[in-house]
Amino acid sequence: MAGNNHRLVVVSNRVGPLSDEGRAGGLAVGLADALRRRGGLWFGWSGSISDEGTGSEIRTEEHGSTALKTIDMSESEIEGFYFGFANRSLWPLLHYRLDIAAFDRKSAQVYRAVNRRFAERLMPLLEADDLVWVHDYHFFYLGSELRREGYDGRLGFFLHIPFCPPDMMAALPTSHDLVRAMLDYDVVGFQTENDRRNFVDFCVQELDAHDIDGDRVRTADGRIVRASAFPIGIDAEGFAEFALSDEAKEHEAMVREISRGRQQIVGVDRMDYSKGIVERFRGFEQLLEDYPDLRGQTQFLQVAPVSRGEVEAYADLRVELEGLAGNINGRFATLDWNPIQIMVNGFTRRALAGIYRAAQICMVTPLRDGMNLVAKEFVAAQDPDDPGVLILSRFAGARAELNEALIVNPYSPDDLSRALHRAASMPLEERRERHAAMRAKVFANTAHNWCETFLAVLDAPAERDLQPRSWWSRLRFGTASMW
Ligand code: GDG
Repeated sequence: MAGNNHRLVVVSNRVGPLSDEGRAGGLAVGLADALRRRGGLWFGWSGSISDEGTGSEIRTEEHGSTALKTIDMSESEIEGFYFGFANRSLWPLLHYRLDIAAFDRKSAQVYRAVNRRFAERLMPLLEADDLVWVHDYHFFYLGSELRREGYDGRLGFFLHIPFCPPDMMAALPTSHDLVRAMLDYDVVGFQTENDRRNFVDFCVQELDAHDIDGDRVRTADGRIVRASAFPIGIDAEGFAEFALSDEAKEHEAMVREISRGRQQIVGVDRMDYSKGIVERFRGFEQLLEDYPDLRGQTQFLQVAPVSRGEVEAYADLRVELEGLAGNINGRFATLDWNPIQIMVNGFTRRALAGIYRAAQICMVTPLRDGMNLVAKEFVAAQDPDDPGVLILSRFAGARAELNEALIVNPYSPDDLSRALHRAASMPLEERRERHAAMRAKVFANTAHNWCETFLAVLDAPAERDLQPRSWWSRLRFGTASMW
């Protein structure tokens, strides 16, 4: 492949793991794989808080031809950058939750300063022909800060979460600055066409850019930026193997023993309001109301490891979910049956694969999600001869690929209840057909392919090199006499 000799430099908030001890998710697997093959550098936060913060010494871990390099953050940097702007402003906004997004100038400033600090610390580690690939909503400004530092090499950005419609984005007080900074990357990647379109619409409506051919944007000052959808995948083979491991089998057997022949429904999500867990519980309650014959015949296990507990909306969610599960159990439980079980402690990935495999139904019903890897993991973990049914939100990025799932509106308890009922009685033949179609896609668009597709585009000769900035600038500003 062209350009395989360029060193890959990945930047993301958390780095690693490079070796898969059953902990890595889709993102880490895809990137670790590319880093191992090309050699390179993975730069990010160490996970530690220190007084020196982003000024701390760089920590290095070498793994063959790949180095993990990390710096700390200070208490105030973490508060303003991570809990503040990233998770109180950007996360809700980009997930269409303007109602709970909080904007304050201080954390916006800290976010930007942390992006600058990361760029300053990374700059001396870069070489001219590196491929620099920046990840996610923590680092919108990192590319433009690297440009400011004088970096002129290839810069790519991938947004793992949705990009909201332009009118909503415009509510962010610094939206113009932030999206303009995205245009300093050569390639900007999104999970779906929908996200890409929202981004391009913002650039056109708010920043006087032009949509050239559906895949590129010409900025007001004449630069060409590639903006495309690159849907992320999982390591499907690896996950299917996990599902057959001893640890998985142990967990599969445990779940089957507890369910004692009842239909087992599972949900697996970081505990996050975007995942629609509250609405899912309501849908399950509706099922028990609508179909009394299913009482005692079905049960629901929700795995929801706690995340970002320091942000109020997340702490409130835990209280709400535990209360709701308690109410439903209180309302319907019998001596030998508890309808809902919620587990806030995580499992290893092998154990998780076994839990998926023991389930007859998996509910992936986010209110909004960039992709949702759980949907793909569930498909990969199933026994193709007797697969479970996937219920998938129309608002998950994964819906664009997995349309053989039962597609639901997660806001409608009636819709969820109907889908659950249909899943519970779906004939084997239909389950197999739907699963085979989804499995083929999950095994075709893997984490590895996602990574290589993005890097091939980032590696291609840049439009900005073919049509230098000055050409467009002269045209735009009407100085044709200079030709
Ligand atoms: C962001 C975007 C996009 C869950 N519980 C346990 C556990 N998990 C793992 C799942 C899955 C991962 O966490 C969650 O991935 P998702 O894709 O569902 O969601 P986010 O964390 O919000 O990820 C998302 C993704 O980035 C990638 O681009 O798809 O849309 O929001 O892999 O299995 N893992 C373990 N124990 C658990 O209890 N080990």
